[in-house]
Amino acid sequence: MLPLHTRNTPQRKSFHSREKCLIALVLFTLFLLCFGGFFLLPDNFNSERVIKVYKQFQKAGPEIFIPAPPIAPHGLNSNEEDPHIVGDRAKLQAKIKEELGDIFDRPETVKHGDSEQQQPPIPGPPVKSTEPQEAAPLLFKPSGQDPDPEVREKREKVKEMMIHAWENYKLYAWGKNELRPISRQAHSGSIFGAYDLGATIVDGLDTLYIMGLTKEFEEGRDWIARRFSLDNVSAELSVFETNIRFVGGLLTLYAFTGDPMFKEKAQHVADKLLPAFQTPTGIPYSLVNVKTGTSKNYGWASGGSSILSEFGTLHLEFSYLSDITGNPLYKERVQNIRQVLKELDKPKGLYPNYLNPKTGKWGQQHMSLGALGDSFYEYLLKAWIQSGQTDIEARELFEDAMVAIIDKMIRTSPGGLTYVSDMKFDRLEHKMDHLACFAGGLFSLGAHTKQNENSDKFMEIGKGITNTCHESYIRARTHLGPEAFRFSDAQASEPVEARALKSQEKYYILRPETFESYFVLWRLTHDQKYRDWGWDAVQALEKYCRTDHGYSGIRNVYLDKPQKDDVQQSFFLAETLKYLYLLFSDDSLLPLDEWVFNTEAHPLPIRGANLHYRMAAVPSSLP
Ligand code: DMJ
Repeated sequence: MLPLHTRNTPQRKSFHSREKCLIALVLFTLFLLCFGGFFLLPDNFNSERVIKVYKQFQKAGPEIFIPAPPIAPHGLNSNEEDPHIVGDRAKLQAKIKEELGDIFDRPETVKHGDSEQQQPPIPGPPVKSTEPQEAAPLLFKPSGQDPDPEVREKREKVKEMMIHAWENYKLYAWGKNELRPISRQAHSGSIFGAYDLGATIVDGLDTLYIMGLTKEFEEGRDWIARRFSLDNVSAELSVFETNIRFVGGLLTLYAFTGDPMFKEKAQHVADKLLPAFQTPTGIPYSLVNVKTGTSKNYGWASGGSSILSEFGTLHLEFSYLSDITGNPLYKERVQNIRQVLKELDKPKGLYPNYLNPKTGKWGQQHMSLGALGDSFYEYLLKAWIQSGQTDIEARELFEDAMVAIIDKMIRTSPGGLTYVSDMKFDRLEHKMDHLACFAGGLFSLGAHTKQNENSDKFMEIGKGITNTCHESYIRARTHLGPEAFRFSDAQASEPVEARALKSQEKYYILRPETFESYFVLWRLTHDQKYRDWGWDAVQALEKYCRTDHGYSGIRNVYLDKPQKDDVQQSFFLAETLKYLYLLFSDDSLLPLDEWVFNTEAHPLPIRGANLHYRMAAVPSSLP
């Protein structure tokens, strides 16, 4: 029923058009007031952030109304702001930051200049000074600029080489393992299998960090955080290569930044390698399928043997991993390898390159400080250094092994060059691998770190081997050293000294070992010749290995126009360029009494001597 006063009044069916307009305007305004905010706010402001901002405004109270810059009061020129206003703004900004985190921070961009001042500190997880060390990571700050401008320029040149190698990898092979700089595509296959493991990223990232290449470092870090995993990889990987490049690289990144992501990834990779240790002796196999855990040795390796330089080059990474995770398992695995080796008879005090993981017996009696043996000896010395010189057993094993090698395998050529030959069943093969050129640095470091009856000899040999490797470089047309070089005895009709003879010995694949020895000897002696030799090598790399799209190995170091092999090895970024960069840095960058380099040039902190060691709050039970 209708109200009385309307009963006799005729009903109006519609509004006048002016009334209609007025109503529409009112409705539209109401709609705008209610829903306009949703359309006007930026896309990335989710409702939680909107609420946070709203709450912040509530809290800020009257401070939110910051006055506009005033007309300059007395005593201030027109460019200066009233300190009270500046103070208010700072206070407000600090409050907003505290509430919202760093959502207002803009990412920094980096210019590639030559001064350290231009390098912003490498970003990492937020540091809060009130928290304990494990939770408040101390960032490693790369420095090391030499006072001499000429040296600084050389260091900048090496940095530019790194940028060239990295940018082209990024452009043509990002996320793949390595770059083919001439064909401008990914280099797959070889030791990493066909999977995209980003080997160049993981291997090269600490070099970018050391060089202060912040933007590039962040790109790599981001890729590792989001993409790097072995979970769905059904490939057989080399336990040794995966350890030295991936576990080693990630551990260094953790030591530098304290970013737990790197530690977790390192542990993830190491865990995938563990099935390889399930052998009757605990000596690991060479290859492991990281999906199934099935492990095996190379068919060519002396009756199913494991290889000395492979199972003997796990100690630094696995020990350190135990210390930063608090899980003793990794250290137990490598301690067991040590124990097996310690108990075995060594023919003439030497370690053969092959050991059967099932029987625990040596395979063929081949000994070498080059391929198949090399980094086993390196890790004996470095395990002792890494432990803060407490792992006495490692030092003793090192001394004994090197004394036997000096006696049985090191010789001097008729021309006076010191070299280390291979030994096969009691016979010396007067050939030295490029790989063995790291031994110049190794002997010298051994001498420098402990004074005893061997130290003078060790230093003399260290210098001698480094000199020989340099000779192998400068006797080549390209001034780059061959993969292996030979020596003949005085009676030979055509005497040979530090020179490759076979075609498969004449290539240079961007290897680092000679530069590693230049770097170590430079640090220990400050003899200018090591920097000069390094600079000569930089020029040779630029002339013969640089291409428009990265760096390539060459097939014959003795030719004026050598063919390129079209591979930019990941160790070129991890090792070769890092050692050259360090050679032209001053001693404050990665001092040798605080850092020890793994065999892939990834620096690991020395226990008790380096705050970046980052020992887990609950230490592993092993010392
Ligand atoms: C690197 O992967 C390591 O230095 C390893 O110990 C030997 N070979 C290469 C570089 O030549």
